[in-house]
Amino acid sequence: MTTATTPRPGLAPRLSALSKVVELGPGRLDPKLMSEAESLLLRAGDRLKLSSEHTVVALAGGTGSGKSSLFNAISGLELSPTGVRRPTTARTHACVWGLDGAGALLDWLQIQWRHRFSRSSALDKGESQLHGLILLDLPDHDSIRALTDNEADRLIGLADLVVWVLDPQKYADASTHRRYVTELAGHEAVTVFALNQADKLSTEELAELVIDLNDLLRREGVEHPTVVPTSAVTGRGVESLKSVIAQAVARRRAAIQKLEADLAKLEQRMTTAMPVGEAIAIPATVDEARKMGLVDALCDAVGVPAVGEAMENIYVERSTKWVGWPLPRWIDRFRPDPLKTLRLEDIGEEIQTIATGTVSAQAAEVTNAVQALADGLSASMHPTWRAAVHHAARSQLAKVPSTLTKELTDLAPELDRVPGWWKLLKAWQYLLVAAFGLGVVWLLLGLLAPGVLPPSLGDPAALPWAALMTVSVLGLGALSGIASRNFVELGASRERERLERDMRRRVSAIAEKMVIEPVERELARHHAFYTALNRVSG
Ligand SMILES: Nc1nc2c(ncn2[C@@H]2O[C@H](COP(=O)(O)OP(=O)(O)OP(=O)(O)O)[C@@H](O)[C@H]2O)c(=O)[nH]1
Ligand SMILES: [Mg+2]
Repeated sequence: MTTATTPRPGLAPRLSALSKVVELGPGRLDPKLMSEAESLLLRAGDRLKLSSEHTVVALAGGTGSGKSSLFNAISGLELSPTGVRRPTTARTHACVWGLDGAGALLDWLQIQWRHRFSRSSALDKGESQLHGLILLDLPDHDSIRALTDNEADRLIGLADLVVWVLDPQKYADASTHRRYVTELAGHEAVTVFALNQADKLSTEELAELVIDLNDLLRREGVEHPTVVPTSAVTGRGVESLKSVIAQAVARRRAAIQKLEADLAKLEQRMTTAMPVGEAIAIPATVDEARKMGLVDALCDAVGVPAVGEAMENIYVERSTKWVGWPLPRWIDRFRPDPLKTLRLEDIGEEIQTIATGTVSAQAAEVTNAVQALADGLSASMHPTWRAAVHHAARSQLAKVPSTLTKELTDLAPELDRVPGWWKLLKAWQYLLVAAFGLGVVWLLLGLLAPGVLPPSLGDPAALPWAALMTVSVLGLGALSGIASRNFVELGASRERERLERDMRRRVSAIAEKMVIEPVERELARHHAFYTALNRVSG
């Protein structure tokens, strides 16, 4: 077998591409072009997607009628064994006349490799009119029925021409006629009848039989039956049958040419309506920069910076309880505490209020951000695709603000967390307060009742040291207060960053799911559509 398995570029891949265009085209491609493409595909049928260069002719009929003998007589070679033992042919045999590329089709027909033959040399002997013919020698139709339920229908339905081989004894065989011929009524253009074993009959008998068969077929509903008397033994009628087959090959070639011309015209109109040009280069995904832009805009709209700032302020406020120099704080205790108005347990609610308020106030901003993304992506697209990208981008827009609010409300900032260093600092400050208190007591006693103190401390010369210690403790307290302020600020901005990062991550996930994903689906469809359209051009 010399047929190659790689399909040649031709009508078949272009038709496959056209069916992809039709699959992706609804709502995008002009409905008139869509329906023309659909009807062209229907006309071409499934078979053409496998191979357009071949004409499949099947020899079908009852066992012993002489299918294999005729197959051999037509091909001029002993390719398919014939015999008296019934049935002889168990699996379909195929012979290809001079064309590579039938592999995919023969694979699809499930014809085994050892049953595939090539007849390329015959073309040199004046058989060029059979160029592209695939002749199938089918098993007896009852045997094929037994193989798989739909194999016979598949093979017969796929053939461009069915040659029913009948033998004189059983030409009126009910199974052939009732089961198949009546089903084929109306399709006589693709069915011919070979009245085989004609050599067994006299000229008169044959003429009578031909008339009888014609009548019978008409009664079965075949309006213009083509009956060819043949004899595989003497070769009589084989040339006539060959020329009927050659006509089918020519007819098919003409049909293919017509189909090709129609496809070329349709393809031109499609590409005029939707030029492939740069459209095919538009990416099928959203680039990182645009994604970032959308997330930034959504974060602004839901007030991520405002929430972050609130978090930062709260952190600073809370820290004063722990790290400030206690003395002024004790004095402050008698004044209203700002923390009371910013109750920490309710901070989740605070954040929710900020988020909800901002989102509803800025729904327009969310819309604008989504609109800007769609505009940027579809700027150079055909108007229908541009509209489709916008539609995809906005498909869930109405739900975006509420989803953002819900998602951000679920985010629970750790507002009651007390960093370890706050506790240490508090202890240190109390130590300093104690030292300050001791210093004051020492000073007072040294001035007023030096006798109470141990001699070394009560000595007037030691009093300046006591004063120095007290003042130093105060200074140290103030200094550590200043230093801790700096640390608090650092911690506050870190907390803010962490919260903003968390919120941003959630905003980004929502943007991805509700905006980017639908848009990318449309972009992928756009890309696949133009890729297919480009392939239709061949
Ligand atoms: N006299 C005569 N005998 C024929 C003719 N065609 C086939 N035969 C004989 O009829 C018998 C059956 O032929 P096959 O070609 O094997 O028949 P088939 O239709 O392929 O049968 P299955 O493979 O069993 O379906 C063989 O012995 C052939 O030699 C013919 O035109 N004239
Ligand atoms: Mg056979």
